[in-house]
Amino acid sequence: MLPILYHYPASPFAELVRAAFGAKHLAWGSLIVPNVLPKPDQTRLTGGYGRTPVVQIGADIYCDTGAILPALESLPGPSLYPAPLGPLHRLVASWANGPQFFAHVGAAMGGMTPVMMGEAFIKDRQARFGMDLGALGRAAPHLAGQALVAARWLADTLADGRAFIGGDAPGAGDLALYSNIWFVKAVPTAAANAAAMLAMPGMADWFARMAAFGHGQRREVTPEDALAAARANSPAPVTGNIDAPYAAGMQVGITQEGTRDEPSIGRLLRCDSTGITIARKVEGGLTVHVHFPRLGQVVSPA
Ligand SMILES: N[C@@H](CCC(=O)N[C@@H](CS)C(=O)NCC(=O)O)C(=O)O
Repeated sequence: MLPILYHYPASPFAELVRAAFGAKHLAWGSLIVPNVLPKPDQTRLTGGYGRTPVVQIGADIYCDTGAILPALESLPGPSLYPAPLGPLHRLVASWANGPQFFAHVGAAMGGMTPVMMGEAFIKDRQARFGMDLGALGRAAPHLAGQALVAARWLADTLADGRAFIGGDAPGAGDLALYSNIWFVKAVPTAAANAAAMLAMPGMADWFARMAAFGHGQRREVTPEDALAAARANSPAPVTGNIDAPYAAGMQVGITQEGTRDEPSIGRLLRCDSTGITIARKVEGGLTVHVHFPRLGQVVSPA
């Protein structure tokens, strides 16, 4: 079944998934969504989740790279959690995509002007994430310094000649570190920050090795194709538990720490340390399962 990625070109988290498709040599469907709300083609399936990226596999919808990468793991191709690090790739990715992501936002966007960002983008990020452009600009040198620590630790890791953080094979941790630097490198006004990261020993070669995986085989799909794929399939059986105080079947809303986006509301099927799954009824009697990681998600009765 063709995975469908809801994304837009400039999104670093989407680049992480595009690179994961490349590392796994996968074919995938590309559905471009706006970089600001509303995103009706996406939220009609997710409920409220408006962040990027989202991956749809049939009638299963995966929100957040923390749920997307484990879902891609069951598709053909090399593992995204190769030995010897195995699940430790998640630890690295969660640091890179968590506190370090904000440092890279500062390193990438701290020097951008309001005109470069555009009014719609600024308004969206202010309303949803409380972004304050003036404060970001003032914090930019500090944040760039924080981001350089990640580059330094990565360079130190590569110093023994290994190709990737765990050895010969790339994994989720490499992808997360890569997408952060990709983000900084993509912004012309952040060229000096990207250059400082890539000037560290071994970094330019590692970055080139990651970029060489490409994006797999991409083909554009329409929102109608995506809806048809959801209709043509049943959601995969759900495994996992429901931790107290939550109960199977209860109506819940899922939101993300640090955003004011609408909750994704549905019937709870799984809520444990492996992740969260809700069942949602979509137009025309279609039922989809929407999956989230557990980390960073807030579950509330709805
Ligand atoms: N924890 C999420 C973070 C995703 C995220 O922050 N994505 C950014 C874009 S790279 C976003 O959603 N921005 C708002 C938007 O695209 O509407 C993940 O790992 O997927």
